[in-house]
Amino acid sequence: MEMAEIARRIAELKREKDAVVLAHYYVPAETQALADYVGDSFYLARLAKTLESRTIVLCGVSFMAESVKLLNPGRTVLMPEPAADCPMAHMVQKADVDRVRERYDDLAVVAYVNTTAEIKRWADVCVTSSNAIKVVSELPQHNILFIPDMNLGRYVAEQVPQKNVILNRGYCPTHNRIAPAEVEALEAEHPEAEVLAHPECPQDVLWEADYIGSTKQIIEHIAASDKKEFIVLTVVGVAAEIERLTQGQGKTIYFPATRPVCPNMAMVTAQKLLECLERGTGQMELPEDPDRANAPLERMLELAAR
Ligand code: CIZ
Ligand code: SF4
Repeated sequence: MEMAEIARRIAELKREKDAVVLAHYYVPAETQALADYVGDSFYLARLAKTLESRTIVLCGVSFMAESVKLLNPGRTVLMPEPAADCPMAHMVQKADVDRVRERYDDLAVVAYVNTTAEIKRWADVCVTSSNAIKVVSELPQHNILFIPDMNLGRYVAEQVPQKNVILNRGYCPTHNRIAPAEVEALEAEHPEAEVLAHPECPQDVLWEADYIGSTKQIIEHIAASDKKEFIVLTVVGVAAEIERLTQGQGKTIYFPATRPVCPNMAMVTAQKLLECLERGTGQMELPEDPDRANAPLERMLELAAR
C-alpha cells in the first residue's frame, strides 16, 4: 500500500476507534510521521496521564507500552509490534538487587525506565536518561543501586559525586557497540562538528563527546546551536525530529558509519501501525501487582517535577 493511503486509513481508524498514536524518536521516520505525539519515554509517560482517548497506541518497545498501561490502567494500550522488546530491560537479576539491599540500610534502588514491570517492582524509583541526574540528586538516600544500564549509571555517578552509586552490568547493545575509533574517524572528516553522545554509549565514547544527553536533550541542543555540523552518537531515528526542528537552518548531522539502529524499534513500521489499528491487536495487559510496579514511575514524575 502507498504511504499516502496508509496515512489516510490510519487517520480514519483513529477517529473511528477514538485512538491516539504516540511514537518514540527511535522508531522509523515513516511511523513518527503518522503519530500524534513523538517524544522520549519521559515525555510519553507524562503525556499518557493526560490523554483522554479510549485507546493509546504506543509505537516503541514493550517497556514503554507497559509504563503507559501502568500509568493509565483504565485505557486500552496497543503495541503495533508486540515482539519489539528492549534487551537491556531484562539485564538484571533479583538476587543481585537483594544482595545489595542486604548490604546497605540507606539504599535506593534506581531503575532506568528501560526495564520490565517485574524489575520495576524491585525498585524505589525510576529514571529516564533525561531526568536521571535530577532524580538521583533529589533522593534522600546516600547509596544508590543503579539498574540495569552500567553506562548510564556510570555517567550519573560522575555527575552526582555526592552519592555512592553501585553499578549493574546491563547495557544497550546498540549504543554499547559504538566504538571510539568510528567517532575519531568522523571527527577527522568533520573537524568543525560538535560531538553529541547518548549516555548509554560506552565510557570511552563519552570521552569524545562535547555534549552528553538524552535523545530530547541532543535534539534540542542541535536546534539551539550556532554550529552547522554535528556528529550524533545515538540511534539514527532521532534524525527525523532534528530535521523537523532545524528546517532551513542549513545544519548537517553525521552518524557513525555503522548507523546505530535499534532492531526492536525498527520493527515498528507504518504497515504494522495500520494493522494494529485495523485489528485492535497487540493489547498490553496490566502486569502483575500493578500498584507496586507503578509506584517507582509515579515517584520519578514527582521528583523530576521538583
Ligand atoms: O528515555 C528514552 O526514551 C530513551 C530510551 C532514550 C532517550 O534518551 O530518550
Ligand atoms: Fe533498548 Fe537500546 Fe533499543 Fe533503547 S536503543 S530500546 S536501550 S535496545
